[in-house]
Amino acid sequence: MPSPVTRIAELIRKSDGFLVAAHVNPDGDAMGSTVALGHIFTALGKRFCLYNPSGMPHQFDWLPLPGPVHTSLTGTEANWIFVLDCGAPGRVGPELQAIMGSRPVVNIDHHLGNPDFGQHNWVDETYPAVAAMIAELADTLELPLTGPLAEALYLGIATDTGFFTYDNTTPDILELAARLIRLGLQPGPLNAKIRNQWTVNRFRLWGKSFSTSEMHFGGLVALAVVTREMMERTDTDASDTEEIVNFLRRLRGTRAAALLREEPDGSFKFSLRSTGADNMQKVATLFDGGGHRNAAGGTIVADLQTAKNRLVQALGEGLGLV
Ligand SMILES: [Mn+2]
Repeated sequence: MPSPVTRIAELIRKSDGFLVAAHVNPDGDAMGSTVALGHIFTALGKRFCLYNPSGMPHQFDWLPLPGPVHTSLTGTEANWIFVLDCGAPGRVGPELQAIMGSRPVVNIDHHLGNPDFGQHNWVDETYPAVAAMIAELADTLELPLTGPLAEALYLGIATDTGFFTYDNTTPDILELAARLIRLGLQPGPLNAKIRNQWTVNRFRLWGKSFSTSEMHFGGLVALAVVTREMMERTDTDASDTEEIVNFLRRLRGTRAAALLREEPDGSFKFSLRSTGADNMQKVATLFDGGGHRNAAGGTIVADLQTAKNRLVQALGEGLGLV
C-alpha cells in the first residue's frame, strides 16, 4: 500500500484543475502551505486557484504568490479540492464547505482529531507544520526546495514551531530548515519579513489586552481578554490578536495560558497554550473545539464573565488543580 504522500503525488501528476484552501483567518502555516502548493502546481504546469475567504493577511503581503488568493469561489473551478491545515471541514468557511460534497477532497493536515473528511487523507499529527508535509510532497514530485517555494515553506514551519522554540521543534523540522538554508534561503532577512510586520494599532491593542491579565490557581493559569470595543478603539481586527496568548505563556510559573476574544455575534473565541504534557486539546473538546496538545481553541457562547468562569474551571480540571 503506497504511503499517502505517494498517492497524493500520483493524483497530482495524473489530474488537473485544483482548488487550494486552508482555514479561515489563516496563520503562517495555512498561508505558507497554500502558497507553497500553488508554487508546486505552477512548476508542474497545472491549472489551480488559491482560495481563502479571509484573503491574504497584510502581514504576509511580502510573500511571492503563484497567483491571486480568491476570497470568493465565484469564477473559480476545480476538479479537486485540496484542504490544508484544517482539523475539521468547517474550518474552510461556509462557502467552500457547502460544495465539498460535490468534489473530491484531499485533506492534508496535522491536527489531532481530524476526522479524515477527504477522499484522500494525509493526516499526521507528528508533523509540526503542514508546510513540512508540502515540502515532502515537493520532494516526492522531485521539485527543488528553492526560491518562492522555499520561502512559503519556511513561513509555515517557522511560524508553527514558534521560530523553532515550541515542543514540536523536532530534529526533522530543523533538518528541513537546514536544507532550505543550504539551498539558498536567507533566514535573517526572511525572519525579519515574517516578524516585523506589526502596526502601532496592534501594539495598542496588545497593551489593552495585556492589562486585562488575570492569574488563577495561584498563577498556574493566566487569562486575558480582547473585546470588540478594544478592537474598534484601536482600529484592529481578529488577525491582530494572534499570538497574544503565546506571550501570556511567558508569565513565570504559568502552566496554561488562555485568551478570550469577543466575536461580532457576542460569543467568545478562546485560544489555549501549554507546554509538555498539559493537554489543551482535551480542554478545548469540552467546548466542541480542537487543536493540538499544546495549542488548542474553540468558541463559547456566553457573556464574558460566564465564558471566563467556564474556561477557568475547565482548565483547572484539565490540569488536575480542582
Ligand atoms: Mn498548522
